[in-house]
Amino acid sequence: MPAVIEVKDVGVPQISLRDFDERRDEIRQQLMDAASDVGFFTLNAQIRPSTGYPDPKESLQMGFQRTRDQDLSWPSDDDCPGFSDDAMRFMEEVRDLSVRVMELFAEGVGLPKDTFTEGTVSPDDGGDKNDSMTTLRMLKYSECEGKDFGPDYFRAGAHADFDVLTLLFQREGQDGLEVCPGKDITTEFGRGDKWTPVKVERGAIVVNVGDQLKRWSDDRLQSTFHRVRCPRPGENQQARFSLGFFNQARRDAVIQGPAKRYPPITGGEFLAQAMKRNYDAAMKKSKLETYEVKAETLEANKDFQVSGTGLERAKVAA
Ligand SMILES: O=C(O)CCC(=O)C(=O)O
Ligand SMILES: [Fe+2]
Repeated sequence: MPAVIEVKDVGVPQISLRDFDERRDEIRQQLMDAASDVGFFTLNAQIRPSTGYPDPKESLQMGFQRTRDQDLSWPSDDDCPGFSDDAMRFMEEVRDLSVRVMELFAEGVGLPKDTFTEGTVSPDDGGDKNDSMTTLRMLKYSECEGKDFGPDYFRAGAHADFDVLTLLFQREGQDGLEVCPGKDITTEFGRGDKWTPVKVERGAIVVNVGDQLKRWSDDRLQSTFHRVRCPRPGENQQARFSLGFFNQARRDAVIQGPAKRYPPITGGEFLAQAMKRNYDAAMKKSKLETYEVKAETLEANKDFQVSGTGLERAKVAA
């Protein structure tokens, strides 16, 4: 008889550090409860290098790569009727539209027409190119009714996307997106530069070039810095929703422009490098540091075993 593994839904507590000073006691209690009962919790943590704080938003991210585990991670039809079918259909339609735009860009920069399509789209039937990294991100920015955070607080801090091409869908009445083309930036993250609002228009899809396309075109096409401004009192301060479709290079696709301005790099390597740079910049901005551990420190502490390494736990002396 196969073994039955009982999976208990422990629920991962979410702890907000909002109004830290006033809520200190409450937060301490939540942390203690989470750390004693579950040992695992989430804080709002992804820090933007441009702002030094995490964007006040939630997101749900979906991809084309279907493994058994990923199939299981879709919300069930009972919980969210029709969601996975609708989301997949939407992703396929947006991908087909992206292909048409990417083909024109490939021709425009002197590469074979299918370069970016072949480099981003994996065949639906799996096969040896089932290494898609393209994602649809469904975003919800928190409501901020009655609050005035001042001009330096952003729903999404200034950044350029890592991908080839982003298609962004926004809702009417939920403006806030601003752009500052890379070539116009003269100050750190464009803070002191001129930003242009992109007003939401019904039926218009915002498209922006990402860093992968900049590199793949030998810098002929420019990735664009953008950010989402926080609405001020008197503006629509309800939650803001948007959908970002990020056409990313496949993990094993090789990115190199026609003039070979940069060495070849795979989609996987590109992303790993971009994440590392982003992480290091965010650590620097938030004044956190990572430390190199000295060999003598390692030696002096070798008897303390870290449970996460999977080594047998040190025996506790009787
Ligand atoms: O929500 C928006 O309008 C912009 C989102 C964005 O820039 C991103 O997720 O990279
Ligand atoms: Fe973006």
